[in-house]
Amino acid sequence: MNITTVDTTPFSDQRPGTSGLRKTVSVFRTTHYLENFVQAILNALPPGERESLVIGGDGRYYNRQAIQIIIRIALASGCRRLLVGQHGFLSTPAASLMIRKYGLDGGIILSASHNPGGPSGDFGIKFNTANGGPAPEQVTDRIHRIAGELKQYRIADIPDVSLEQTGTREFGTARVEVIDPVADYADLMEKLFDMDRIRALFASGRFRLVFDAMHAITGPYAREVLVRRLGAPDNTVMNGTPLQDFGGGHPDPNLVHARELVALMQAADAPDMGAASDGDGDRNMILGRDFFVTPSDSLAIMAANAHLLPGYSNGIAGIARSMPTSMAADRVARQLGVDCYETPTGWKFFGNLLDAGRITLCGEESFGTGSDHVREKDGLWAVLFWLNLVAARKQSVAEIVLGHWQAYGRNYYSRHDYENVELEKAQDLVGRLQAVLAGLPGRRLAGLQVKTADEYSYTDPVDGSYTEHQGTRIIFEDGSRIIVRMSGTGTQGATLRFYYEKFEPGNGVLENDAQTQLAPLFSVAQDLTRLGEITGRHAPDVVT
Ligand code: G16
Repeated sequence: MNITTVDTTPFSDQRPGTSGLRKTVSVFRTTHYLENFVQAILNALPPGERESLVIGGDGRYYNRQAIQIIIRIALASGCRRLLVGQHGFLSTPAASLMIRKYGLDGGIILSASHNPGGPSGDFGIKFNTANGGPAPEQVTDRIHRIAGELKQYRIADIPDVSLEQTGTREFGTARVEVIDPVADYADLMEKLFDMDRIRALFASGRFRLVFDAMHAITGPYAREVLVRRLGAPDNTVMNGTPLQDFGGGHPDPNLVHARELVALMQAADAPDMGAASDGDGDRNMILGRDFFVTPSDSLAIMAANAHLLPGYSNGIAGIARSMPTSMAADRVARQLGVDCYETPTGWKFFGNLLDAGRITLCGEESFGTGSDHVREKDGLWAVLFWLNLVAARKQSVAEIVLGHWQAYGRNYYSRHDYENVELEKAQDLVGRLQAVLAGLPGRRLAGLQVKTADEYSYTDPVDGSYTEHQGTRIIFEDGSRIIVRMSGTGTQGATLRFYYEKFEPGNGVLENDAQTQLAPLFSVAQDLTRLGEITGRHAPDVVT
């Protein structure tokens, strides 16, 4: 195997965000751009800890070309075992599983998650470490530093490795194994859930599920698990063929982007349950008939009911949620007598807690829930969890949620996104908000008394690492919260996220519309941040 050393110039913008490096396809296709970043990842790993990797992605445009480049650079850097998903496919949770199951040093996952794909869409690279989880900040900071100084990369001179069939190719002492991306994952799901019970639910003919794979990676996984192993009818999976541009759609499972599914679930003859996953298969949305389960409620309900499922029948060790996620899970944790941790946005912050056995379940408002079965959030897992709940409780999705609110109270919740805001304006808004924080405690706003107002920072309870500037919080005496932060996953300008939450006890008004219930908080946030004046925006682009 010939290896060529190529002279290059560093790129200063190769800083991984909330979830890896995300840029437009055209940026990734800039000469040496991808090569540099992959070399920086490998250089950031100590020799001896970069010998075996899994590689795969969500099937988006440029996936296959990128995989060939990564194989060449990994082999040139001394990797001896590369596992590559057939057709270049691997969902993010399946990649996490492969790393853990086969004891690999890490994985390179090619995805820009829910961002649109295609030649003018987005591309991305995430690096996961040996625990199967997203690289922690110390590692991503190292990658960024190395990328900013890189002068050379090494690349092996080998032909393209065919990804069409499973099988092994040898290059000197190194092996490239093209593997089935689905089978191991489907086997693990069988161990966690009561497959017989779910099978009986489908066989009864009285229950209908529609799963929207949004032309992204979960199509093949959903067909294998839901249709082949659980006996659901073929038409259960819609948009099940992964396409390079996701069929022109935006593979983000929320009420705005999963329009087709939402319309189905609102029709007179709606199925009993609807669900969707995103580009790389780690997000999920759960719907009942004309009923939306917020991701925050979903986490709380999973925690309250986990003991009903085989994989969690011994109870859960604890729960974690990202700071902007509603505090519904905290109430369940208190009832169960387990800890509930609050972490910054980003799945990487759950890794230490999971590895230390402090938590079993974790979740985020951004349509992510997961457990200690892998080190990523897991879309199809969440759907199976809910299917198992419906089968075990013999209740509809809406009945389960309403029963939960009656028992624990309801945390009314909504997130408003303002996308593609000019960066300077977004920074100005956040800066001005921070400047008034100190004067807020004790003030009454919209009839609510401010308790605390601060910028969120986090000290990891396991390794003591410290992370700051993780969002601005205004917390009221009754537990209501307004949170403002800038997204770390967008690729155009800045995305401002406003999160709103208000608690209503179990004997209160439980079935009101969240937007109506939260409206007084919207006005408070708009006044405090001078949103309209600074950004010219008067309505959010996406409401979830
Ligand atoms: C990623 C991260 C999540 C995070 C989400 C939104 O999800 O893995 O932990 O909550 O982005 O982050 P932000 O608010 O900074 O845009 P995904 O599914 O895009 O990988």
